[in-house]
Amino acid sequence: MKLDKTTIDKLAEHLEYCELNARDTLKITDDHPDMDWDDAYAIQDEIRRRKIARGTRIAGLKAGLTSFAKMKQMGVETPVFGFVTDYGAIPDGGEIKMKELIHPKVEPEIVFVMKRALKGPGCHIGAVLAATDFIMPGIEVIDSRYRDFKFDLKSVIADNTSSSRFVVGGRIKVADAVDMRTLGVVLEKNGEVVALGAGAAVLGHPATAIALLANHLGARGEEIPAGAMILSGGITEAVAVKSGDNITLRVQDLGSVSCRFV
Ligand code: 0L1
Ligand code: MG
Repeated sequence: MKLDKTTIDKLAEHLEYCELNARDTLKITDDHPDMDWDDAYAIQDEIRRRKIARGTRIAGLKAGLTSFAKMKQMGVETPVFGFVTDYGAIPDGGEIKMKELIHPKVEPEIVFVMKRALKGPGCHIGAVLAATDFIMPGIEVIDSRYRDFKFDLKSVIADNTSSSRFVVGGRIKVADAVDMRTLGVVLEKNGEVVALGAGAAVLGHPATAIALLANHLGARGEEIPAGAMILSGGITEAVAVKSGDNITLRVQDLGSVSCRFV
């Protein structure tokens, strides 16, 4: 690690302030060009610690930058991982207040709920599918705290991978009832199709993102706990939204979820 604890705490406080007050900021690596991956996750961990200390519940985990297109765009080879909160959970069909956010975008995702804990290293798709209770559709709302979404990977990890709001629902299915690779998704904005794709866009199979998360946590002596909900990553590019927009995600065999930005 390159940053001392005081700097990590200061950066966590700053990024969380930006999140809670809908303020943008410049990427933190501008002032800390030497920070490493451990520093980045340590800042995210401190944001998580601050929230839990105030009574926030961690509602689930997430993998980000999991689609081949987005990884290529960012010039990276591994996804990033973060968490979602109880106050980020929006009921299906619910409203999301623009004034609480900076410049939100939506991503269509397959959401896993685990029946058993999963611990890496060595976790693979088979272990993930065996440990999955069910899957369901989810809309992730990302909202980078960095001005104009201009960031690098370490800054994004520190900023809890742009985590903001999420909507889950639709129809649940046990993991072996569907072929997640060929699962079609259609994202609509105000009734028009704005993005579409299939599950294989996420690392060949969305369960791969969960395996990588288990291996990432395993390297830190942690695990995915039984019962965890995990957003496996955007299947298409993220779509920008504004006040008044209605978003609907339709997933083959899994129904639909929607939300409205007000
Ligand atoms: O969930 C995601 O894929 C977002 C990862 C962070 C990068 C971004 O804000 O686009
Ligand atoms: Mg996402």
